[in-house]
Amino acid sequence: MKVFIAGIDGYLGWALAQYLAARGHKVAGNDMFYRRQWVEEVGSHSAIPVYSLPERLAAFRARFGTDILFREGDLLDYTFLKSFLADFQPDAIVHFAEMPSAPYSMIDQAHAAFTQHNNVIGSLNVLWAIKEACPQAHLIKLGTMGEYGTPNVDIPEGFFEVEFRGRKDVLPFPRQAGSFYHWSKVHDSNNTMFACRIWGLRATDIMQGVVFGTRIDEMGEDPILRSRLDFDQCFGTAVNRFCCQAVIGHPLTLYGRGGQTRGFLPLRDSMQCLTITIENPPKAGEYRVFNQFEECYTVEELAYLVQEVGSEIGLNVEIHHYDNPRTEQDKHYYNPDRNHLINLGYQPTHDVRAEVRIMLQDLLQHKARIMEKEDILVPDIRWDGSRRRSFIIDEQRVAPQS
Ligand code: USQ
Repeated sequence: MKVFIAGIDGYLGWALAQYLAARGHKVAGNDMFYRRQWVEEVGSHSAIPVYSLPERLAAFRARFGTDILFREGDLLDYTFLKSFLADFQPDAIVHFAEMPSAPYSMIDQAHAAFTQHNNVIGSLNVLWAIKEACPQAHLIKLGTMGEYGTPNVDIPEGFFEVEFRGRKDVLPFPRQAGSFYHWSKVHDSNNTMFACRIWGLRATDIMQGVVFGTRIDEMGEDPILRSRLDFDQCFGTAVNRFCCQAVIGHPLTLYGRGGQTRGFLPLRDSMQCLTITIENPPKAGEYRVFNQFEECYTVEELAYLVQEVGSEIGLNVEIHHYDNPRTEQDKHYYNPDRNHLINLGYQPTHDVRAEVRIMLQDLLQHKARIMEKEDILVPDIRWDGSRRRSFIIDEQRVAPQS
């Protein structure tokens, strides 16, 4: 199939290009290299070195024997986007080209406005460009499990049956996002659902959990083919941060009590799920929602897992509880469905311990790069709009006995 990846230079985009090429798909994509700039703006860099795009494209050609059709450009530039899609005529469009960080969107008014403008208008442009340039293409829109928030009831996949005053309907499940970033994804979902209804577009809205991992097998041993791995407070996700902290002997930064429960998945599972989705498109006019995660864990469980695996390879890992810079519940009910992908053949990794071991071993090679940025590991972006560094509220060395 011909697959267009918007945001092909990012953590997921670069990995997906390789996963698809290894399976014989033809890949094109765009990027503006914003992710590289944002991470620099917040004072950090990727733990795994990121090579220039020309170097990446050459290494890709050497490994997979095929080229990526790449053009530098922004989804906010509608003329650029429409003509690229018109030229390539993709079967599927995977949309990763958004600002993905909750804390970054909460810094101040300018960052909140930038996030929503970039994400919502960029996605709206994708919908219009598909309608005008390739209306049969399948849009795979990266949403987030965070759109649902943490309701005190089970979370279905997008829709649920409601009975109200004696009448029944199947309606979108309520969204209760927890940051201006997560709300931007809710707005995207609404626009995507609407475009499918009025124009007959076909789309899968992926409610993805928190991704972690340093590699997929398709990357082989070539360092140029590795994806980036961020560990700063904005672009580093929980497990990626914990692993980077573990290899330099920094205490793991557990926010609050650590009972926040989320769906998590290794990078390799994310690639498997996205490819299954691409290869099984919906019918014209269908808008479907897939919840995409391997399993639900509390952040505390994952911190202890990193501590245990770290000690198996000789690392002395401490875990500290910091006062939570975010406004979120740190103890709550959480039970989302994830049946659609399983029904289409998704086989979850299950061996999260093995994945964390690979991560720690990969990251130990880049210990010096992580140590260079040690001073930015403790968060200071707060949901009330202030900037105050989190302080330690509890120190713990080992897991409590259950
Ligand atoms: N957390 C810690 N310590 C840290 C970092 C995070 O305890 O050092 C906690 C947070 O308070 C939060 C949980 O871990 O409760 C997850 O935080 P995260 O930064 O790993 O993930 P999040 O902000 O939710 O966002 C990430 C991606 C985002 C994606 C989302 C999926 O950055 O693009 O949409 O995961 S989900 O969480 O399911 O909404």
